[in-house]
Order: sequence, then C-alpha cells, then structure tokens
Amino acid sequence: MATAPNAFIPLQDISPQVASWVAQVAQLTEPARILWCDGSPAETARLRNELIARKELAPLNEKTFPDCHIARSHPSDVARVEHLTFICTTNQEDAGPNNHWMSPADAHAKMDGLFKGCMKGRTLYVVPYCMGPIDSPYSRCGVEITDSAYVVLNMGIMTRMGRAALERIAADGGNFVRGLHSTGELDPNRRFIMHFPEELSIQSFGSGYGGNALLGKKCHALRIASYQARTEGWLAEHMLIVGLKNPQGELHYVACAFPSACGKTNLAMLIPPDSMPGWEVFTVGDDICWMQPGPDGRLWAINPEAGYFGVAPGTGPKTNKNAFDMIRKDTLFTNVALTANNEPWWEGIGNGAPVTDWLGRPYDAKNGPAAHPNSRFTVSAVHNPSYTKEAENPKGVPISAIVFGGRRREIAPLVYEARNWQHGVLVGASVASETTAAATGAVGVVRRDSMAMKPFCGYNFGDYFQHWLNVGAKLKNPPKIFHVNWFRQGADGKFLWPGFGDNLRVLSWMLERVAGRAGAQETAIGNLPRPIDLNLKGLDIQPAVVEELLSVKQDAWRKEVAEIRSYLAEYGSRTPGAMYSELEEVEQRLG
Ligand code: GTP
Ligand code: SPV
Ligand code: MN
Repeated sequence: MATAPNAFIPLQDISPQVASWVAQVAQLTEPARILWCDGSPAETARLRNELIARKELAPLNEKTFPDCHIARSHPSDVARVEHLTFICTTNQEDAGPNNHWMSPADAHAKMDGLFKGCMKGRTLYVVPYCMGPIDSPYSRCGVEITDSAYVVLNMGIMTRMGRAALERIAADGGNFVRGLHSTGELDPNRRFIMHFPEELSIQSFGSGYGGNALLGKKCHALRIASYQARTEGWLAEHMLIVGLKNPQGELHYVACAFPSACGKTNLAMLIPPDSMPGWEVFTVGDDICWMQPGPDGRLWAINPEAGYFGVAPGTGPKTNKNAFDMIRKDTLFTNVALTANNEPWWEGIGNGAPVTDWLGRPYDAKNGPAAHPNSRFTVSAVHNPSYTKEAENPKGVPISAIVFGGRRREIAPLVYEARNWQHGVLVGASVASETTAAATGAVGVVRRDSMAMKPFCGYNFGDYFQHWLNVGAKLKNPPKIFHVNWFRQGADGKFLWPGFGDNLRVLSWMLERVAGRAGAQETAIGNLPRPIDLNLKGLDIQPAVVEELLSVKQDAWRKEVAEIRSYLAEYGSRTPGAMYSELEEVEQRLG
C-alpha cells in the first residue's frame, strides 16, 4: 500500500529510527551486506532462488503442488524451546513464576557476546512488518533483523511485510518493536530467545525455526504484545477467531484459546458435518487474537497475522479439507516427508506413501514417523477456502463467545459454560493440557496452561488474571465464556468425541446459549448441555458415550479443585482474591 509520494523513496530513508537501529545492529553483527525487504513478489522469487541454489530449499511437484517448497531445519532445531526462552524485566516478580527470567543487564551482556560479529560473510535482512491490518488502529509494527532468508520468506507470508509497514512505522513517529535474530551456529547450547518488554525488544539467537525465529509471531504478537496490552487495557491472546453463520443467517464470531497443537487451526476452518446443512464458517485467524473493548461495550478482535504456520501431521481430506486444499499451491513446508512423486507427506494425510523422511533419509518405519510431529506449513490466509475479508477489517470483529480448552484424556467434560465473566477467568486460568511436540521436551504430560498462554505471557500470570478481570469489568456486553475438551478418551485409549467438523455441534449449542435459546443443567463446575440440548443428528455415537462426555465426576473434580488452589498459590499475593472466591464456590457446589 505504498502511498504515491513515498513509492520511490529508498526503504532506508523512510524511518530514521529504523535506519539508525539497523546501523547500530550492523556495527555489532558485521554483516557482509544489508538488504532492506520490500515484500514484493520479485523479492520473494529472488530469495527462493538463492535458497534453492544453496540447497536449503527445494521445489515440490510443479504440477500437483505449484509454487510449493520444502525446507528442512537443523535436526536439533524443530520446535520452540521454552527452557531457553526468557522474559527480562527489571524485577523478577514482574516476569512471574510462569516465565524464565534473566535481568536485562545479564541478558544484554550474554546476547551482545553471541551477536558480536555473528553475521560476518552473511546478509543482514531488514524485515519491517505490521501485525494486523495496515490501516487498523489496533495494529502494531515491528522490524525483524535476521540473517536467514528462510525466515524472511516465512515473515512475508505470516505478516504484512515490507514498504507499507515501514511507512506505517514512520507515520507512527518511529515506534516499533525491535526484533534481532541470527541463526548463529544452530547450537542448542548457544540458543536463547530473550524478551525485553520494558524496551519493546526481542533478541533470538541459535534457532531458525518457528516461534523461535519468526519474531512477529509468539515473541512480538504474544509476549511483548501481552505486556503492552496490559498497560493499554486490551488483550493479546493465543486464540483462533472464527465466524459462524447458522441456517437462519445469524452470524457470531468466537475466539478460542487452546494450547499449541490442540486444535485451533482445525476449528478455525472447520467444515460443517453433512447433517448440519446451511451453516457457514468464516476464518479470521487460527493462532493469535488481539481484543479491545469497543464503544458498544463488546470485545472487538483482530487477527494480527496474515498467514498460517500450521501443524502438518493430522491434516487430511477427512479431518480438515479446507487446510488440505489451501496448501496445494504457494506453500512452504518444513520438516515434512516426501513421496516418490515429490509431493509432501505426513502421518494422517490419508493417502500416498513416504519415500524420504523429514531428515532427507530414505524412509524406514524403524526410524519413527516420516514427518516430524511438529512439521508445519506456512501459507497465506487468503488461500484458505473459508477466508473472510473481515480479517482485513480495521475495526475487527465483535466476539460473542470465548472458548478455553485443552487436551485432557479425563476429567474435563466435552463442554461447559462459565456462570459469568469472573467465573470464566477462573475457568481460563485453570486450563490444563497434555504437552505436545510444538515445544521440545516430554509429550503427553498434563500441566496447567492458563488461557493457553503458559509459554506466551510476557508477565506474571497473577497480574494477568487481574488484567482479565479488569477488562471484563469494562464490558457492558461481555462474551460468554466456555470450556471444551475434544480429547477425552475411553478405557481403550480412543477419543470419545469424533472432533473436527463435528465440533460445530458444540459451538452451535454455545451460540444458542448466547441467544438465550438453549437449555443446560447447572453443575458444580458450570452449565453443561444435557444430551437433548446438543444437536447429535446424523452422528453415530452411543448414548452412553454422550453421558460419559457430559459427566462431572465429583471425586475427580474435588481433587482438581485442590490442585487448582495450589496452582493459584504459586503466584502468591499477585493472584486476585476473586480467583479464590470463585474456586470456593465451585468447591461448595461439589459438596
Ligand atoms: P499451534 O499452531 O501449535 O498453536 O496449534 P493448533 O492449536 O492450531 O493445533 P492444530 O489445529 O494444528 O491441531 C494439532 C493436532 O490436533 C493435529 O494433529 C490435529 O489433527 C489434531 N486435532 C485438531 N482438532 C482435533 C479434534 O477435534 N479432535 C482430535 N482428536 N484431534 C484434533
Ligand atoms: C505454537 O507452538 O503454538 C505455534 C507454533 O503456533 S510456533 O510459531 O512455533 O510457536
Ligand atoms: Mn500457536
């Protein structure tokens, strides 16, 4: 969106604040050359060709996957590294026990040492980006300096990147989040992801993949933005945003927070089951949501991102046909396997067979999965069949319901509704989920993941819960809050709920609750649908399974309440008293 007077100004002359920071970083990192990225298709093509020539990228089957490419990260660099991710506030208490902390002085000393001369012989790319629609007052800009062309390609898909972002930075008086990134030697012992919320800056060294390296995403749009949002009175959340229109034509937007690899991308673009004709689904976002109270007393949301960095395994024509169709052109795949036809392959794709695994070796089942469990696709949101132009609306979309959820084989029922906003904040704070391959470390371990923000909140969770209460107090028409669990398992270890498109059955109950039309039974933990309140038409499910999915086991919940109490106590005096009074109410109702 270059404005006419600026179209011919060299990028480095648009914002003196950006130019002087680039000069400062260049002095520290000593690159061989500096390239200011304009985000043009010609630039993308050039970067792709350079990476292909260096064998860091390869084209896929040009007939079946036009303009698609595969990249492989370093085998030790395949996921976010929570143990190496730090929030560097002056006071440790402000980062809270939910974060790893280092003092800003120590962190700067460490990072200056790592960055010193690290770009010798390399290109320094200047990547200006805007999180959110270019013309939205809710959007925020940043500049990522990186020495990875692969990162530039990803940032070009995931954000509004280039000249327009730089122009907005200049128009905003030179305010932007400073993100410095180098892949370094990809040595896990020299890998750190540092955040300086008080300085609005990020420094990432030693990784080239995902949330560690695409700094606009988790580092800026969640960790730094959540800190800013607290002082400015809004919310930066790990949530999808989806619009649902019922057959009567009523349209509602819903924002859902599930931890990493727990179903956001899938829900954001779900396809209604055949037995629910007339429903329409509109994807606004699949991972991050910025919400502000609007003048009408509702919460209004924008998706700060412009693309999806989605989990490949499990994406098939049966589970997520929209995603399956959207990644057939113009998509960058990382750490997937390949078929004999040079097509991408992963577990759950539903057809074909791998011949080359994610490491580039001939596929051998003895080596484990063919695609890495955290292999992903990067694709522009406009390729999504359920994309809506509302994703570009500078005002955002109004949110009717907020949904929290986790991956829990037991305890949490399929769905329940919080009694009110304050109770809903407790429900969100209490989210627990099994860990997934999205971060390094053990998989399948249940841990508390408040609002699905455990790895992403840039400050003390105690203050964060209070901030949620404060935002709710400002809303005349707050969204209803719900909790869901698509992952409850039977004794045989199989999921009890079919999930995916059938999740619309649960969402439609929520929207009927919002409209005041659906029934529910009050339980100790909140309001649950009775089996007759759920639209189960056309679904092959035993009544006993539905009963089980909608059951609240008193003993298990009493234990759960005790665990939530000790979890809240981890945040000491920062935990709002209201959280404890809500918990006591639940406990009393449990009897
Ligand atoms: P991040 O991008 O890491 O934040 O993850 P996400 O929350 O967007 O997760 P995603 O939708 O990519 O889902 C991750 C995995 O969960 C995939 O393997 C999906 O196939 C699986 N999944 C998603 N929805 C469902 C569901 O409703 N039921 C079941 N059983 N699995 C699901
Ligand atoms: C997540 O882990 O929640 C992701 C992928 O969405 S990453 O960008 O690596 O954080
Ligand atoms: Mn995510």
